[in-house]
Amino acid sequence: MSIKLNIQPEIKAALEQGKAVVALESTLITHGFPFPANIKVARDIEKAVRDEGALPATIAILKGEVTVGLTDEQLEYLASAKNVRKCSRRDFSIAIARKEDGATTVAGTMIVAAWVGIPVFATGGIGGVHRGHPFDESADLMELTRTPVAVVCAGAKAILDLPLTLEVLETRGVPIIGYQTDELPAFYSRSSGLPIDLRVNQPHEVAEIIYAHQQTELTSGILITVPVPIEDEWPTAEAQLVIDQALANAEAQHIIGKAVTPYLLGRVSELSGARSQRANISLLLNNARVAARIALALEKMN
Ligand code: PSU
Ligand code: MN
Repeated sequence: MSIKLNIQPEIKAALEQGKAVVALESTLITHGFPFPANIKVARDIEKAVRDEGALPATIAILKGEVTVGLTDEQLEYLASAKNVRKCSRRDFSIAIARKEDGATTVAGTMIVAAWVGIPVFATGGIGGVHRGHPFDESADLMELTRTPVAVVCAGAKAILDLPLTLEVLETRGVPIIGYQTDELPAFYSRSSGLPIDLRVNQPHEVAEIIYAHQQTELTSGILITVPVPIEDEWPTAEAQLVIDQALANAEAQHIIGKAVTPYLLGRVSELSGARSQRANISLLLNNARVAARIALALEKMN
């Protein structure tokens, strides 16, 4: 690969020394939360990683340059910029050639993390199969089949069809680990009733699985699913009523393609009086902490 990657010096040094680094995505900043709440969320996630002793590497495309590790000014710029392209696999070449600003999705962030050798990535919830639209499948699921990065998340977003999403991940060969849980978390709430492949309770157990995965040279990613902290959980029954309403609104307004997920998250937040945001922020910070502990355990093994 011969495009120029802009890696922040502190992160470059850490990667060369095999130190713990956690990749972070940027679509949740530009499309997941409104300004200016998004800046605070982005900073707090980075701080959560640092407080655990690892280095955060937020990934984005700035004026066509793939950037690993944003300065605080760059973070603020991205959070308030207009017309940021939501970048999944298919968007990279366009954003780079056109010197655009781009926010990387889970898929986009996995791609860059693999390029620079960051094995652990923290986010909120991955994309998946949309309800009532089984052919609308997030590019995140495809990326999880082809890019070996461990994604720490609270499962797939609750606006999705979780049983179908799980089926697709199974078919595509993506191991699903439950971190201190026996079932797949449902993003805003802790349980979905759906099974996972293995429950683990400690960061080093996850690190051992990531290490084994690296040895096998299997190409798939790994999902590490972590339930939202209990005190901020938005109970499933309550959340589903709001999600159903938001889904009906999206249908009525003919929202399609990459606009669907940002629309639904925004609408759920409006309808819930920010109840959903509380859970979303809480799970993001928690996932960042867990990812940092896993990255540190991996650093010890290497
Ligand atoms: N997690 C959050 N908020 C978000 C996202 C994840 O808490 O906004 C983003 C991720 O970047 C994910 C994207 O990749 O939503 C999914 O979009 P789509 O369904 O269009 O693939
Ligand atoms: Mn889609």
